[in-house]
Amino acid sequence: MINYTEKIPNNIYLGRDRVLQRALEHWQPAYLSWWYDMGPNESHNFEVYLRTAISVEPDGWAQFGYVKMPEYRWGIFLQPRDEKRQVNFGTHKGQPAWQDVPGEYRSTLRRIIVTQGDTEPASVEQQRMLGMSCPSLYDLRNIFQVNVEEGRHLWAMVYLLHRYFGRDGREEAEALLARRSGDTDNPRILGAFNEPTPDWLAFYMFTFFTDRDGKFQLCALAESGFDPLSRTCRFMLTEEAHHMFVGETGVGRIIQRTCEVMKENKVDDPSDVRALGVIDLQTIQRYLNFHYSVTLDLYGSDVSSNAANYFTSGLKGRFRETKLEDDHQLHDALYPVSEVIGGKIITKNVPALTALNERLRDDYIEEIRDGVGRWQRVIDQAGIPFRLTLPHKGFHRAIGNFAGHFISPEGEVLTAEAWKKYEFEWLPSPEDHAFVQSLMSGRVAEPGKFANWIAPPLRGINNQPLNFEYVRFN
Ligand code: BYC
Repeated sequence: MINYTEKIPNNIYLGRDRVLQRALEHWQPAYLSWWYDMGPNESHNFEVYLRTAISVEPDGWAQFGYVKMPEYRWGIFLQPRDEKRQVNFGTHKGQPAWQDVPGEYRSTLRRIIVTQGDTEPASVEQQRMLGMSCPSLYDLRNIFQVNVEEGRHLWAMVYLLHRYFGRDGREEAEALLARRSGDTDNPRILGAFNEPTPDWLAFYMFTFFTDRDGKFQLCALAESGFDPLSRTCRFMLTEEAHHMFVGETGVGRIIQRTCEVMKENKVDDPSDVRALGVIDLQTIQRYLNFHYSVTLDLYGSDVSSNAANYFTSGLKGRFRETKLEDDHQLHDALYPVSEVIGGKIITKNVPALTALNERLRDDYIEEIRDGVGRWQRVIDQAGIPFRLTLPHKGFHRAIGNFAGHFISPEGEVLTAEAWKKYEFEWLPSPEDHAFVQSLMSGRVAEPGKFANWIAPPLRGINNQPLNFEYVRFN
């Protein structure tokens, strides 16, 4: 069970480690000050119907109730230790899982933890204005739930930094509160976390595409031979599922509403669709293209010696590592990777050990494809002849083998000029952003009411009705 009587809720007997407890109690006010500055805008007095974990078991999410967000019980929750757990891959395969940081991997491990930790507050910063234009109380409550849990994911990484990395760890924990999404001088570490999330379509796309990168990266880190990292990631994954649900159903509900309006009014031209106050499917496709391509970059270079080192040292595994049937060392294995040579996309086999980023990206793409297929079904059921497609893997990429090339969504290699000509057929234009913004000028705050551009969800949160007062504004 999680102990909520302490200042910092935890299931790690924090009270027995006075030094750590003091260090974290010192960091806590800095965190809260960051939340007041960079958390959801003007929300500090709202009472929000949030879930709070009471235990780390899969059914430990039983507790729902009204909480003012600055009073949310952020804390440190790890999955229980399995005494028999081993390092399951790399050169240390078969050794007992590490309970302490192996000296030779200290800086590499710290870097992975910092990179993971940096994304969490970044996403809260990216989303901080969206509460001002929510399409319903239900959606407002969901974004706030996502935000407080991203805050807790930051706590998870900060715990590891404080507990296992001494003074460097404390400094990194402070730096996590100092960087800012999109800041020119002190930006967040990874590209996608410096992009704005200007509207709710972008938010749902982000939680569908980018939070799912979170899932796959956390799954790879949950395989780590460094047991405390594995245990903390396992619990974070239970929180992540809801975020992807918000994204998938959010985009699905926007598509559903657009299709309803198109059918009722027998229109299919995008400008006629827009005139009826819903988002045309073409714009939805452009948003999809943007968020998908920017998120693919988050997996890093296709061929990466960093990734090979992480694996060989036992720090970061593959997706579902222990379920894979091979040597878990990748001595002779090969993996296909694409690159652009002489104006053509060529696929060739490289040592699988160096292609681990690409492999994780491919695992991710498979799951994305299924989700996009479910959105397509909404369109098909409405009888509208429109196909949502995933662009080619090389489209609009800034990291890896495709960076610096101009690839169309269909996978043709183009010149910069040719690509530029079509840019805003493929990616959201300033006009698209302005149109989507124009639909979201204010907050829909009456219980049970939904903005015109989105369908209501099938059911409420925790079996509450749709007209439940999910947020009280006070
Ligand atoms: N932007 O060998 P390379 C989440 C850098 S999301 C900017 O290609 P590597 C969440 C790289 O750092 C999950 N820079 O890559 C979602 C390196 O820099 P140095 C977050 C980039 O190291 C929603 C250089 O390029 N977790 O949780 O194999 C809401 C060459 O490196 C980018 C993790 O990412 C980029 N996109 O792999 C909230 C897990 N990509 O060394 C939360 C931890 C690469 O030259 N991170 N670079 O200075 C990692 O495992 C690895 O750092 C990466 C990159 C997979 C990200």
